[in-house]
Amino acid sequence: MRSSSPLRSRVAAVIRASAVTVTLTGCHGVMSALDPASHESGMIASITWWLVGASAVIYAVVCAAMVAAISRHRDRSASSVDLSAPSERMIVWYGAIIPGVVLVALFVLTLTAMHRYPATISRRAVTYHVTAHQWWWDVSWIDASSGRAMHSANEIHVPVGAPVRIILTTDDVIHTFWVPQLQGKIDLIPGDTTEIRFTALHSGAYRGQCAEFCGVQHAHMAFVVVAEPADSFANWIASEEAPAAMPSDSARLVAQQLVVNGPCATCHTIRGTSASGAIGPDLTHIGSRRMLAAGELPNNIGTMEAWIANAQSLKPGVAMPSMRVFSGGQLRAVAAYLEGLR
Ligand SMILES: [Cu+2]
Repeated sequence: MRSSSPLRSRVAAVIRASAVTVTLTGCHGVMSALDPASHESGMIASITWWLVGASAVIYAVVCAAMVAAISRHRDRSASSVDLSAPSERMIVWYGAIIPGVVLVALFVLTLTAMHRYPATISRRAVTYHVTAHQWWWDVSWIDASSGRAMHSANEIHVPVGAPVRIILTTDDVIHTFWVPQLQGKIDLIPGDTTEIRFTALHSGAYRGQCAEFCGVQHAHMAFVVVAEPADSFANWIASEEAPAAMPSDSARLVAQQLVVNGPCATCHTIRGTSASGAIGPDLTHIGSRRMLAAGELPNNIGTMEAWIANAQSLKPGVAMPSMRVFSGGQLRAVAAYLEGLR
């Protein structure tokens, strides 16, 4: 029997280590609200940890009380359980007063965090308008003072250290805008506008996701928020607000004509050309985006070809049809042209 003790303790250690690893793995990563990268998500993470800590203490106290009660009464008969005055006082303390104090403390903590949330809109705030569609995100930026504007999809760039304001609405059903590392969730309501604010603290690409079931491709309605230094952000805005560059070679010029004179222009805009469709995402700088089809695919010529030809296979039900009108050569040329729109 003695020889099994070291083995038992080793097994227990492995189980403990595994449990801790599994538990903490969920605290980091691109979709973890406990890996904050903004002032606001930091407050949310702080409240969460206080809640977890308070819950753990309460759980421990309840377990200890239960063990104590079982130990005290294990040798007595059920009829000997005493419900006299001291036990009633214990019920009042453990069942009402202590939980009440804990809840009030957490309420004050939450109110304090809410009070620190910026009540006024900073004049420096970079303001975006985002409209949700089944299943992608329309992104536009307008600078009220200069009148400068850009229009994009599924990707939002923000300057590190500056307040950002995002005004949200939806074109169809209820969606939820959620970038766990930057802010909590907020709904996009048909016929109404909501807004969310945050200040990113670190450079990085933060994944966002629709967090309200909005149809069959809800899980494939992602986006990315890229936080970068102010000069990189200014360069991005400048390149995004510019019209599409004219193709520099004849092959891409032919491909451009296939796009602007073909079915693509029915739904998509490419500024600087005659393509002015308003149903699908603006493609003016699609080549510069990290992902295609709202996070469905990495963005490169191969995936662009696949998306154009097989959108309904890759994302069934999406408004983008599978475009079988192009020959193989035309498809490659169109994909290369679109990838060149940076
Ligand atoms: Cu959704």
